[in-house]
Amino acid sequence: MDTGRTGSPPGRRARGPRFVIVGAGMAGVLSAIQLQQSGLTDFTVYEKADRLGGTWRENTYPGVACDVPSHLYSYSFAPNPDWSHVFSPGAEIAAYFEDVARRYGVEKYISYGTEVSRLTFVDGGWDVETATGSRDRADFVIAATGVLHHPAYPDIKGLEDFAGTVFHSARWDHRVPLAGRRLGVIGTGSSAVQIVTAAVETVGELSMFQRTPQWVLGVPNPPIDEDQRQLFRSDPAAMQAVRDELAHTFEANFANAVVDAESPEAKLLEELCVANLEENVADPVLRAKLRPDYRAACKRLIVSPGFYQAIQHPNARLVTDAIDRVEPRGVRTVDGTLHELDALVLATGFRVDQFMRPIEVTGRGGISLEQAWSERPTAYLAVSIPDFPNLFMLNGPNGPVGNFSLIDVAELQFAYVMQLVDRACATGLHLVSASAAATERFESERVEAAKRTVWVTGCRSWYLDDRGVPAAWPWSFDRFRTAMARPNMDDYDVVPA
Ligand code: N01
Repeated sequence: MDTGRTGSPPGRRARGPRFVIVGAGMAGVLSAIQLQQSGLTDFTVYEKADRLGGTWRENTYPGVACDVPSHLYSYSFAPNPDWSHVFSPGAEIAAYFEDVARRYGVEKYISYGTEVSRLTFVDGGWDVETATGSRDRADFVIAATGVLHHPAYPDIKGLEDFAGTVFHSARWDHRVPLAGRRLGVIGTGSSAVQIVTAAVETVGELSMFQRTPQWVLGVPNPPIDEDQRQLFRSDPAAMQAVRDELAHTFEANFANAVVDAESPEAKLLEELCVANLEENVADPVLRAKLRPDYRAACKRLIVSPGFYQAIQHPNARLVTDAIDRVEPRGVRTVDGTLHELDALVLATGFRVDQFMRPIEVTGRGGISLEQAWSERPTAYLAVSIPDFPNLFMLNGPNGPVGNFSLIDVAELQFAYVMQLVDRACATGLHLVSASAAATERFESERVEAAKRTVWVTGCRSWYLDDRGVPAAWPWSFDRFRTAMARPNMDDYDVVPA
């Protein structure tokens, strides 16, 4: 069998390979477009929801935006001259993905409302079962299931007793009116900061419950005016130059800062965050409460030009006493104060160790994904798991997450995966999966490199696994790009199907 991409005579091919893509978010839509453009049109994208867009479909809270600039957070092949802001709002990003899917004609491949429940490797291929009872069979599975996807709910006493409305930031209840109401927000991550900044003027009173203060980088977010957009429409090279410049800034500055805690870039980030706090928070008591005691970018850095103004708004209160419990009328803190609320938002983050789970995945020899990941999720170069042949992940465990544009990451990973697919299809169907030895070697090098990152300089964050080791890619983006350029087939087990 031949993918049609390797130049083998078409006569040899009984049929093209069949792909199943799980998830129609950014990476699933990307996969669909790239497969179609390669002439590999025998595929289905299974999407559990009734719309595509992943993160941008699910996060609809006030103020939602991406902290990667829009001209960088776009597919390389589908630049958008019409971005409204440097960091455009979430709804615009969701509309962008829908528009690209429509323009590239891949919506017809998406099976909406169809959650994949089971993937079983049997007889050289993957049996696919869905929650609706339908079945499929694939030569290749691409798991494009996202990272920040499964809400983490806090274990706080009495949450279920709250008489108002309580919901997670990624499950925003738009029926709840905000105007004039008393809103509580638990958390100080990117979601909480965006919500507080966007909602403070609308609500009657806003209480932000802070367990840990955050460093905030005050990058401005100006609108992109019509003249500029017109230039981008008429001169794509000018738009590309903006993207290249942003990519360079991101990779050279931010990426180096996080993977080398002692780098000049890390120190510069720190200075910028300290200056932002010093210059923009007038009250020394509030300033002290907002000042973290760990290094900037140890937790995922908050990018917000408006948060410090918002938290000083007369409607806002920063609550730093720990939460004791939730009661019908509000949140009681350990100092005995009852903070009365009409609605409570749990901006408490995500379970980042799930990846394609809860899908029940069974690989070669009956090994389950739960067994393979019994200690923690790992994958060779974030893409392949030993004994799960021809199943590849985009934005899987240990990849560059949190410090780069995930679109760039997924594009590089997809191109790498297609080289594995070509190899698998070169002479009849073969089964390709990372070898156990290569995966172990990658894992031990990764854990060693993680010791130099800023993520281990003394804070709690979603980057860290249960051992306190960052689960993310601990090297530069250049190293990732090089790793993705060409698979080293010595690191893979390749056997006939
Ligand atoms: O979640 P988080 P997030 N009691 O995990 C607190 C991306 N993102 O949804 O720091 C009290 O960062 C917790 O406290 P602590 C981005 O990658 C991007 O905000 O653990 N508090 C923390 O303050 C981001 O990093 C964008 O002490 C509790 C907060 O909840 C990632 O998503 C926008 C608690 C969780 O913060 C996740 O961000 C939004 C408890 N029991 C998200 N449990 C942009 O692009 C948890 N907390 C801008």
